[in-house]
Amino acid sequence: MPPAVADSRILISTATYNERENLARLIQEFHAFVPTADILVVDDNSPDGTGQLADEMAAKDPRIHVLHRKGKLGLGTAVLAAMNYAIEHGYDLFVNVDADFSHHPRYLPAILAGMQRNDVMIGSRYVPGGGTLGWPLSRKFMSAGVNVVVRLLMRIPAHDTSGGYRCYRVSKLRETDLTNLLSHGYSFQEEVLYRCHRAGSRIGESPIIFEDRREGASKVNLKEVARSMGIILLLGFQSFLGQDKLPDKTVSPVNRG
Ligand SMILES: Nc1nc2c(ncn2[C@@H]2O[C@H](COP(=O)(O)OP(=O)(O)O)[C@@H](O)[C@H]2O)c(=O)[nH]1
Ligand SMILES: [Mg+2]
Repeated sequence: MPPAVADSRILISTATYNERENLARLIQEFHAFVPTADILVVDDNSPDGTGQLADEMAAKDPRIHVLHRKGKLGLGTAVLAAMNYAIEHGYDLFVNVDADFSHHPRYLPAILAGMQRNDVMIGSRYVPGGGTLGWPLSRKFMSAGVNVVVRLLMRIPAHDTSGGYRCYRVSKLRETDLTNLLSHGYSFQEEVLYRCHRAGSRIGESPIIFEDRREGASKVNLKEVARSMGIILLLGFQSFLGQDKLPDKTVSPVNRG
């Protein structure tokens, strides 16, 4: 790990809903790749007892923390809660990782290394060396389509604007307006990245192979997809027409890492 990153206080957060089969191994792998990191599990009262398992692990390891929410409130708000936790607890770097190993912890060192030059690092499926494994063609098309729309309308200088595997500089998150987000679910990723970009964050990408989950089931459903597409189109056209009312601190267009 480069010194600038090794000295940082790092919070790795994972949102969980029924991820009991994955959680213990996941946290072990986080610590195998980034031993100094604290871990935050944001659990929405998973019926399978993921939250309870997280509590048991936290009782044995002071690096592990758990945020319990009353019920399934959506991935977006779970990540937002974790971001606020990172801000309130004085972390330097905040990483979000899905709990189902689609975001493999092996990519953490490269993503963190990119933070030397960037304020947001994306674990990216759409740069050379990146990709998806195990997704049906329909899901691939949907993801590619969303990314084209976002790039054209929101002009975010990144290739993977919908993936959730990201590291953020917490001091930059403090300067980013994270209030009144429209998204609670999947479009959260695009909306937050857009706001980070407008707040002047330098965005970099590091390749990941996204592997579809092996354990448990996806929580994505048609209603959520339709809602997210609607929000992306609304935000995209607002941005395209210059009507988003966000302060624009964008400096240099692209700074990849
Ligand atoms: N806390 C919380 N986590 C969620 C919620 N929905 C999804 N997740 C978690 O978010 C991550 C991505 O969800 P997943 O179902 O794998 O979506 P997919 O990879 O897009 O099919 C996983 O770690 C889920 O457990 C939610 O409502 N609350
Ligand atoms: Mg998944």
